Amino acid sequence: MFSAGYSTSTCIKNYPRLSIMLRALIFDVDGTLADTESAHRAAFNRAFAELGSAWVWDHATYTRLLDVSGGKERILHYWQQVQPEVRTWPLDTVRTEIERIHARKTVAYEHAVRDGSVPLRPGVQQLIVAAHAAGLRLAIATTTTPANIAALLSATLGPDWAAYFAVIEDASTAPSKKPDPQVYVQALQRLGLPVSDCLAFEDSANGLQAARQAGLATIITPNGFTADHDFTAALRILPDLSGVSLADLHAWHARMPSI
Ligand code: XBP
Ligand code: MG
Repeated sequence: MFSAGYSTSTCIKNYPRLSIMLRALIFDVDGTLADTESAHRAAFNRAFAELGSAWVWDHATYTRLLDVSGGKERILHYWQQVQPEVRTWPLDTVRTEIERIHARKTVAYEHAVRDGSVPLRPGVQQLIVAAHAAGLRLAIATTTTPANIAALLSATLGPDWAAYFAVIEDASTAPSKKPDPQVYVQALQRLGLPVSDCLAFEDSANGLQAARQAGLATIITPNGFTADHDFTAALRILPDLSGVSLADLHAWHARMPSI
């Protein structure tokens, strides 16, 4: 659906140990910074109802659909499942309708999170503030939209939330969605650091695969939607980031396997 348009040949498959410096943290958003997927699911269902569709995504359906990253891609995948003939329709017609549904969904999601009703997961704010104060560079690598990132983080980190992040890669800059590594490859290119000096934080198998494909050591904090995913390739799997200090991250990073 999208051309790669970037080289992944520079991605190193193992956890490279080219230096002993931890200099950047790269965070996924949905499911990692905050448990947002229930709010996303409610926003999809609100959009369907407002547009007169009979579609309703219950928890079990949405858990399965989360295997498809990207809200627009998820709508197309579901539509093709419930109405296979849509595959024969003109692509522009389908895309226009998906854009219409997704725009309505994004408004519903922003409305749902902008009052702070979806908090950051335990330990996230403390780690972001401490890492930023210690001079580590922070980045975001997500498949969601800039509007969703801003709505969530302005409500939780405050109006100046963007000041914490040196790099933000999202659906608007990286159209190839996870597990494609594009969002992480581009974040690394913009950080301008060796991949060995960075750690990624993810919540899902798609996200872990994307980060690993970009050569990143990855810390996983699963959630209710991803608890049964395969996280074998993770550097560490934690229930959440509560109590995780910069010293912990430096220690885990220092013990990463050498090349
Ligand atoms: C998770 C996703 C997103 C959200 C919905 O993103 O796959 O698609 O589920 O947001 P992340 P959109 O990479 O942060 O885990 O509808 O804006 O796609
Ligand atoms: Mg995620």
